[in-house]
Amino acid sequence: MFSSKESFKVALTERLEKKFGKDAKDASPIEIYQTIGTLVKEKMNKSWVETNKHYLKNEEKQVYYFSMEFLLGRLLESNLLNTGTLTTVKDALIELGMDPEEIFEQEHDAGLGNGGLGRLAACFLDSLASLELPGHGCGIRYKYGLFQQKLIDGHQVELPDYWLEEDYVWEVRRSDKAIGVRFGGNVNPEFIDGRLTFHHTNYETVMAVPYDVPIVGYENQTVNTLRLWSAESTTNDFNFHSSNRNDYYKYLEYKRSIESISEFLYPDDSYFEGKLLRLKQQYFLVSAGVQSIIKMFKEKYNNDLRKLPEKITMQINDTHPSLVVPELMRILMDEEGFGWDEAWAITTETVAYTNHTTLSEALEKWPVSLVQQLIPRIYMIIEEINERFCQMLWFDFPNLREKIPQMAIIAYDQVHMAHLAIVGSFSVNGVAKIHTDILIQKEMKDFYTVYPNKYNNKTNGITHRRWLLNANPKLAELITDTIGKRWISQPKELIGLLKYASDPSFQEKVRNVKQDNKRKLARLIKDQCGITVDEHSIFDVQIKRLHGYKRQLMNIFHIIHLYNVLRENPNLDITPRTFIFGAKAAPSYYFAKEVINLIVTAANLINNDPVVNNKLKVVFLENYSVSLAEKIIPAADVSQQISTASKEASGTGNMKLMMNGALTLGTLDGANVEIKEMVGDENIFIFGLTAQEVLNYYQFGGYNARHIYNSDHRIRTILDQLVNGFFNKDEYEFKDIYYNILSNNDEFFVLKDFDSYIEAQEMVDQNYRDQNNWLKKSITNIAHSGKFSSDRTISEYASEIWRLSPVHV
Ligand code: 26V
Repeated sequence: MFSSKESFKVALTERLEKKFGKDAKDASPIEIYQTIGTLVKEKMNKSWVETNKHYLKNEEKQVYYFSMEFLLGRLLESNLLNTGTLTTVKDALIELGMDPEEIFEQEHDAGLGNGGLGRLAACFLDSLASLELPGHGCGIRYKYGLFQQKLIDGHQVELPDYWLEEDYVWEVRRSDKAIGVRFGGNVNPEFIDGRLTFHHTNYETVMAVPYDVPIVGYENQTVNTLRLWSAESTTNDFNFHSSNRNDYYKYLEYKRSIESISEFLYPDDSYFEGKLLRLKQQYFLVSAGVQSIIKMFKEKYNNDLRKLPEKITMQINDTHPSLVVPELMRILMDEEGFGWDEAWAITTETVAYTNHTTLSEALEKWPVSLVQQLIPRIYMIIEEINERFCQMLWFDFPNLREKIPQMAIIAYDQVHMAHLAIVGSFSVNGVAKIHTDILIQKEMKDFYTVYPNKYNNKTNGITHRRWLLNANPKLAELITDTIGKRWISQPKELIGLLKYASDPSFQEKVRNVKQDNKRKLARLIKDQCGITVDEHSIFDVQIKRLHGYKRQLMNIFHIIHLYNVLRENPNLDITPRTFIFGAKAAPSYYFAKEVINLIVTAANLINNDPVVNNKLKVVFLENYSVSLAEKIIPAADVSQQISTASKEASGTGNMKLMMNGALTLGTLDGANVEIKEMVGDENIFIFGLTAQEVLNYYQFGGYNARHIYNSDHRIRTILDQLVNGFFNKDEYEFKDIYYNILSNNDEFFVLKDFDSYIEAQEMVDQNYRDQNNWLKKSITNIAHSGKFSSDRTISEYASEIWRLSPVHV
């Protein structure tokens, strides 16, 4: 049906008639979207069945990627691209008088993630399937994804994201594969036939029902599976013969409490809160996932679980799924009869752990009482792991004896999930070189002494298919016209563009594409915010979660500074600029919300001031999401990656933006360091403290923010404007930002880096004036971006951690 436009049109028309009783003319865009989705899904189903058959009979190793988040975004366009049907479908729709983009827009983003960590998981799935690697995702089917952000009078308001309101065309419910997960109850040790066994009673069973989403590879026959678990109660639990009317109400309440487990995604990725429901979610994911893997494994390998490490790796995405370790131990010992030592060997050779942050506020430490009460048998196993680990330290590492309280898995009435993950896995990796170095040299130094061989780096990546081929079709086409299409399967081939970097005719073409994309974004900004921006100005973009360490505050301070300078001297020769923000704040992150308020307030003032109007515009685009990113990134000239050095583990937006020709303005943090290594100093704008300098300040002190306030008049002016009514708001509107900087001594070194940031910004301004030179830099960035394809990252995971080989379907 996808072999030609004509056959597709016939299939679409027939299916619309069958499904909605309408012909193509009368059908609504959403009906058309759903119908195409269903058709593509059916096309994928054939390969899905084939792939699963291969995986069942083939004994190659498989990987399971456990993650609390998969930030998929939309799937129709990328599924069409990967199945090689995008052009046919687009052309056919146009011939039918429809706008393909309007149809794609109908799809609700699957927003099952907060930001970088969840989007990384989604990029990894795309690369696994595209490289024909047998790798699957294991996650939760939250009923509500990440909240929708509305801005009301500069304030963020959160609305629920009910993404399942319309049928989700990509999923298949598999009730036959449902699995019970046990919570609570009592555990009693008992000797049976001379063997210590554990009897679990009075527990509550939650049914985990999988919904499978097919993950299709790029122009191959591989269709892997993302399995998302949903929590349900069983009606079996209800006593139909009860004569007590209250039983019915009790039952409904009980049902609700069970379903609440997969109700919503926790929207805060900035600091850890020991919430019982979150722990329930984690164990729910882990237990359902591990049980189902073991069940399949036993069927395939004749119950020989000793083969587990040779055939399977369970990769855990941050510590959130680290209960995989005790859960696998539980199954191996309590259900499969293994002794401790053998179970431990199997477990620790099967599990691998990726760390995504060194921020201490985000580290998971669960109160012992909570774990004990919710998952008593798991707690007992963690206790035993801890006991043995501490013993080992005591006897084998006498030099670390006094460090035992800091290294223990259970200490001071808390369970340290990172320690559990390190001890219970065979691989620990960071997500960019500098991040891994910091883990080894600082955050996990003592663990590194004990397990030096576990540590390795895997610098993050992004799928160039979504972020270049799909999001920026004109640039992709130009690249293909210039160097051929091999870069699509071998992204490192983008390096072939280097020899055109100074070619005026190629530069001109790149410039036209960028200009087109900017025009489109300018239209979107006009539609959504009513702001007219100069499409020839520099589009300077900072899009990411709002967080103190990401320093959106420094960006807006610089904008206010520019505004001050221009008001003093309206004729000052600056290159016109449009500053574009997109950012969600965690609902209870007060400071982050204040920063949003400041950005929007400053934007209103600046955008409405005729004195600076043709030179400066500030835009805050509401509800930043994967699909919005796809519109902003192709239009960006400048990519702001300005985190306090040492704080951003990697960043992935930096990679998406460079791949689309934006120049990075950034600190030496996360993957910026490697971007700089690739493109060279002259093709990136670096400023600010180094990670080592920041870490030294934290350790030894010596930074005084007030000192800078007193000595730098530019900074003093800006800070004073926060509290003197300059923004025509209540004088106290921004006092918390003011005090945060001055009384809390500016935790993220905004003032300290400000001077070098202004300097770097001036460099951007100067450089943009020489368009040929700018385009040369831009092309050089695109040419070097191949390294940051997640195909490279996944190949490294596959060969260095998983020992995984492709399975050709
Ligand atoms: C933490 C928490 C804390 C408790 C509640 C929910 C929640 C959800 C997510 C997180 C994860 C924080 C870690 C994280 O997202 N790290 C980011 O990972 C990206 C992919 O490796 C990386 O590019 C970013 O630099 C890093 O901040």
